[in-house]
Amino acid sequence: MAHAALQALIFDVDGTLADTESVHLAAFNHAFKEAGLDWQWDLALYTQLLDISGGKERILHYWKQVNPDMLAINANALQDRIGRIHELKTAAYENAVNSGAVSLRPGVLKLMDEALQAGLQLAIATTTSPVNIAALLRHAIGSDWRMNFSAIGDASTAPIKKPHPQVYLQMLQALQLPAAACLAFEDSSNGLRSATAAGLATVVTPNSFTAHHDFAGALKVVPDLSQVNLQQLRLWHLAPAR
Ligand code: XBP
Ligand code: MG
Repeated sequence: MAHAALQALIFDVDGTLADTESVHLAAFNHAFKEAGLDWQWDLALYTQLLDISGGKERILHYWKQVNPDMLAINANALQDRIGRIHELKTAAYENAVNSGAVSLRPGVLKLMDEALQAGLQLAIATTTSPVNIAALLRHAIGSDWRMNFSAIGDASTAPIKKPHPQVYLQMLQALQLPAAACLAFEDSSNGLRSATAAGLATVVTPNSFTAHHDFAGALKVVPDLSQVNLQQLRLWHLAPAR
């Protein structure tokens, strides 16, 4: 069977396009203070909590851990409360990104430009909120950042979070391409499992929050994308080492 040519690159956001999680952590702690909660997540705890994809899901998970009685709270009231805390967190995160707290990881912009020049499509498949993506890429690329992406999947389009493949399946549909014609880029085991479950060969670039994750089944695991160009990707894509 002829091997599909590489036609699109699908990028995760947090931890892949940029090292954002320490800024997310600061934003969570800021929101807890604003919300009158005496919670303070430290690096070690947050690294564990990242096993739960999605900020709201992560707050709920933690709340259940520290206060099992909270389960008696009316479900709607609880969701409203968590939604409010997450709004405060998202506002704090957006402010931090707008003031330059985050830059793209090495090699990301160069590889995206090279791919676009070569006529490949780019897409985004993330768990995070649309405003967070816009803040990051507007700051890193400019106000016309959205023009670079044929499709964007995020918390507003894919409520079933990674490791479920929903967001990647949405992107394959939007791109009108088979998984065999695409490569995914991820930083975490939840992300790798999500992309792999959608049939995507996946390049993993771990970071300080995910270095201990299991990346079995990845096409390649590299420190970052600074040494990766399109020719290299095409070679990896031709001969998946899975
Ligand atoms: C990683 C996540 C996100 C962020 C926080 O996203 O799990 O939840 O940690 O963002 P990605 P929100 O799939 O890009 O790696 O608070 O907006 O959920
Ligand atoms: Mg990620």
